[in-house]
Amino acid sequence: MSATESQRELRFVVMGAGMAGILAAIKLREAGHGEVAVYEKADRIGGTWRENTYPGLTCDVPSHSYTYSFEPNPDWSRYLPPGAEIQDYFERTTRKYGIDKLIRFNEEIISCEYRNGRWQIETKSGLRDEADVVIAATGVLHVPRYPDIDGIEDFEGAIFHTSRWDHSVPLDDRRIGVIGTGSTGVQIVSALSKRVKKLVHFQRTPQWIMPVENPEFSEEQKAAFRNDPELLKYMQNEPEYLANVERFTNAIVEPESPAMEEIETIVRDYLENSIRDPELREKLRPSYRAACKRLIYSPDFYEAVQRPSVEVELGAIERIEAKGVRLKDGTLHELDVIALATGFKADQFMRPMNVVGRNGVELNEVWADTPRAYLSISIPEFPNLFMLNGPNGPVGNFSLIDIAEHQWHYIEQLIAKLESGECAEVCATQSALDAFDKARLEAAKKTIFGSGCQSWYLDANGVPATWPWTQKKFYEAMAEPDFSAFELVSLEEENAGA
Ligand code: NA7
Repeated sequence: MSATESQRELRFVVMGAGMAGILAAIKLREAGHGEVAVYEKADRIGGTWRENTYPGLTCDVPSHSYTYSFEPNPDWSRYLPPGAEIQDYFERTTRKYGIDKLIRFNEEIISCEYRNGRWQIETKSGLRDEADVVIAATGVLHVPRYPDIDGIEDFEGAIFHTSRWDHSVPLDDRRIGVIGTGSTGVQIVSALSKRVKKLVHFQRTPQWIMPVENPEFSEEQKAAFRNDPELLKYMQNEPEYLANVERFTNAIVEPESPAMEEIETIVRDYLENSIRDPELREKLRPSYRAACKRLIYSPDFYEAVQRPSVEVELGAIERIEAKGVRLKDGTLHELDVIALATGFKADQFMRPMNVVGRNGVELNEVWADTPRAYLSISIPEFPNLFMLNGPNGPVGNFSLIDIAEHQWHYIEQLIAKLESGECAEVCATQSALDAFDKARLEAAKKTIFGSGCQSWYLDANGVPATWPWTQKKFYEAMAEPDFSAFELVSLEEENAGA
């Protein structure tokens, strides 16, 4: 980059080398920033797709939509991408853009403090670094939630959380218990039902299932994608899929709309028409509205639960014992392996890292009630720290890559203010966050997520924490910052305050 007189050379630290951290690093390099370091707690990139390797792992967003816009992939094997292929895609992309050279692996940031106009970073190993700008790309679902079931340590077989899958444990022809009915539990049951002797699916709460087909792409199709960039671009922005996402996100914010009624009809009909045994059908029928919890897309779950090897168990769990799972009614399910598909603590973001902003303000205190951020990107008193897929952003049945790219477009414009020397610090004002949050909470209560069910979308107060407006409104919000919502501190002011 040829810096002009007033331009500052900024040093960036990116937290995390998952989908969003890699995106940030690529974009920073592309913009000519030479000083970029990425810190990754693990020994490989990939975030969610590194941590999760369970049988059946699949993304429920179509492959070609689950790609960076600038890095299409003609080689996806199926309509919905298997987890291992996604991991491979991110690894390839990281190497192609030379980002692997910027990553410090096995370096978990434990502390990030703003002092004298710079972020002071410290990792678990004792490594220290400094940055003008921090990009927090630490992911949403990275802290496993272990169930509060007594006796877990008494189990004589293998027991693990699904994001810590132990591949040394044999599964074929054995007795497996899966606790949890989110996307993870559903995918595992579908994948294992044919392989195991017995599979007990413990469903505290049944889920609505949205049918989806998951065909393979033929070699001819892949060749066509490879040879025709226009076709590949079309696949990435497939009009029918984009229209579905728009219809879906509009329905979320208008639970009484015909679009939501249509979703409810599809999932109800799918249940009615797929499950032959009336008793099992009633067991699988949720008592809350479709899409209240994150909607589960599955091509084969209903088929799987009707296999003789599978038992759906709705009885409440009393405890885990040496031989298996004991229910409150006294029944013991004897098992060899238990997979805890019990989800993640979705309110952690950068934490447990110690993040301290201007004037000693601690993130843990600011977020004691619930995590909040202006437009999901910036927190008052935490200057020059920007989040990708932070709190209150859109999450749902659509591509988080697309969300992160739009957020990056916005963050870039904040960085430009710092780079040009126009200001030395930029962060949202408290009043901007308060106004955003007031409107957000108001809207959140009206969404389908707030219509009466338990899910990881809800904050500690039971209010949906996700973006409560339409996708269109998100795109509009990300187009350009309203700088009146930001406090821009000049270099002189910063020096005077230091
Ligand atoms: P989810 O969607 O949070 O699902 C967790 C499941 O675990 C859910 O069915 C819970 O039942 C169940 N659960 C949690 N604690 C317990 C206890 N103590 N006993 C019995 N059952 C329990 O997690 P996933 O990993 O499936 O998916 C997370 C996201 O990853 C997914 O939405 C995609 O975005 C990718 P509950 O419904 O609370 O009664």
